[in-house]
Amino acid sequence: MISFTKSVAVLAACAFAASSFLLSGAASAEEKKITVGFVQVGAESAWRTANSKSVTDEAAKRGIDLKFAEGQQKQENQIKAVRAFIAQHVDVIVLAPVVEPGFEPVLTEAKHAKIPVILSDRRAKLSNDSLYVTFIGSDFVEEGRLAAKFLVDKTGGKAKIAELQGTPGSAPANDRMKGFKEVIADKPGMEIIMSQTGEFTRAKGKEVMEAFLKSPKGKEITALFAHNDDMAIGAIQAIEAAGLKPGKDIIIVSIDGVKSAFEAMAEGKLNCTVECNPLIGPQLFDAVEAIVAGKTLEKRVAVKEGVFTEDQAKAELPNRKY
Ligand code: GZL
Repeated sequence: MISFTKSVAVLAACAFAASSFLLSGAASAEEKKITVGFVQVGAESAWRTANSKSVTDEAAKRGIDLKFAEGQQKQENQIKAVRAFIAQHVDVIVLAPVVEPGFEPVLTEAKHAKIPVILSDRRAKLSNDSLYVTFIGSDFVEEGRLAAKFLVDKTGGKAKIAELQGTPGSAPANDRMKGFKEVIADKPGMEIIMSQTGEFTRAKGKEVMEAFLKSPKGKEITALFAHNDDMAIGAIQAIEAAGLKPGKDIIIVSIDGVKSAFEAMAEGKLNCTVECNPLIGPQLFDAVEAIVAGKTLEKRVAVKEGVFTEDQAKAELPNRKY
């Protein structure tokens, strides 16, 4: 039987041992905490907001130290942020390139610093794919094809189309246009009669649609292809202000599948949205953890998505997560 004083000493020793183990355990856990430098495009649309939330929520859930840089849709800000993360020796850099060209030099610096890079949401144009480990994002060309196929069906292959393009030089703008034009190429009745960037924003989409409607060919417009829902919502406001019925006088198809698109479809003001899933946080950090664990990854992780039309909107709206 241990005397009282001895038992206190034994307890104290056990407490010290336990606390030092816990501290060292905590320290090693802290040491092992993965640090990720995330370089986001900006905060230009509801899609982007949902994408950023998916990334920050998932990092918090997994106890990952996330350093978040918001690029304000400017490439120079993104390049500066990548350089800062290289200097901080983060474990992984995740970049959503605002445009395709111009990232080769800074990604080469990351490679020389032995910091793996994941491309998120959008691709960059690179001379070799050793500059990134994997690209996690949607198939924008297919999204453009799906948008065009809807419009061909809805209009019987006869439409004078206004196009609101995304950010010039960005992968989604380039590829959505490419896919859309691929489908209408052999449909002479489907003609794009005017096209301009609305920078993926609601405000610019409204401004450009106002100008379209006031232009000499404005009265010929029978359909609108918007590269994202935010520009379509802005355009709807312009169409109504011009005394026309969006979704009826002008058939509208857009891309993203954000909640406001479903609300507009439920009101009969938007006819179709092609889903582009922003909720890629879980896939992103699966890739980060696999890289840190030394595993090899596929060069491309596709994101699953669907097409929704106005007759599905009311039923689908409660299920929308973004
Ligand atoms: C697509 C994404 C685009 C969205 C826009 O993956 O890059 O950028 O379609 C967003 O809403 O601004």
